[in-house]
Amino acid sequence: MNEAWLKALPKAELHLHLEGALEPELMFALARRNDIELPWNDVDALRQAYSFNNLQEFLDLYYQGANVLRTEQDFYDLTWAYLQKCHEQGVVHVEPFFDPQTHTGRGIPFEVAINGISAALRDGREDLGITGGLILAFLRHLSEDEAFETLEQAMPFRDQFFAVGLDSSEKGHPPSKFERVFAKARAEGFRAVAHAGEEGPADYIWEALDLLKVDRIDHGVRAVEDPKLLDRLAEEQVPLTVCPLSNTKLQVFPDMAHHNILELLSRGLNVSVNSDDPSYFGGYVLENFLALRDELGMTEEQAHQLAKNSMDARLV
Ligand code: ES4
Ligand code: ZN
Repeated sequence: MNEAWLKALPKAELHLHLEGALEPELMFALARRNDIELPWNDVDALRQAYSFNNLQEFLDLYYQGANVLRTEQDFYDLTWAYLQKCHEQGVVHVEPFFDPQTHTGRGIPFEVAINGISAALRDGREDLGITGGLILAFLRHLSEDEAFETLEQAMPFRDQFFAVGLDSSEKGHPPSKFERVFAKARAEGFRAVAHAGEEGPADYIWEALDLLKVDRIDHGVRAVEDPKLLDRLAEEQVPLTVCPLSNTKLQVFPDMAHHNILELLSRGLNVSVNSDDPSYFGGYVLENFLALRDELGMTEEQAHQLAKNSMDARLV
């Protein structure tokens, strides 16, 4: 199967952190525009720093990079650049995460970020035909009280979000820590998703399902360690938004040849292909498909099913 065939498959991206789509070139351009000093001399030096042993090493850089985002225009430019990539790659529907606390925590008002992002999503819909909606993600290394506060701040922009999510450092921050704030969000009509089983154990996937009552699991690859859980995920067709390049860059798997996405697919689970933080992990959705083809022997039939799964797992 060639690249053009993969591009032409209609695909949805269901696991993308907008802040992770910040390309080094844009980071430097925004630093210049906002008169911010970066600790790297140039784009090449920054790219050199993209070598991670685990999730936390990546997150430290990701939060540092997000510091260049200051104005509505910055958030617009970031989101618009991502949508143009989607358009080039045949991604026709997007459900990105936005982490408000990454910005409010350093004094950027909620409305500055959301106004810029929403304007770009609207233009993406009108000019590029890309459908979708935004997920409000809570940072799990912070407290549940802070998540409640973030949900409160989002209420004036209630119609800009269709779901809540849970991301950042997984180990030591189980879904149970956020049971009450997810219940409140669901009572307000939000759908729910959560990162679980990326670095954390299969137990966290059970908790996300039973305590947070999520509609999808983000990552979920450690479900293979628990046969009962695999049965349930297949039986209930709970979507897993898998991110192959992310998992190899963060050493969840030693290399792509050891990734389990095709095994999960063959067991009848709804797994899809997503980029997570494309600027940091070496590619967007299409590059993830190409890596599966080249390094895992993905067939045309499997690629077709993975793309279909992404469209079937849309929540808006
Ligand atoms: C993330 Cl790869 C990953 N995992 C958890 N939280 C995140 N936030 C941004 N990227
Ligand atoms: Zn993620």
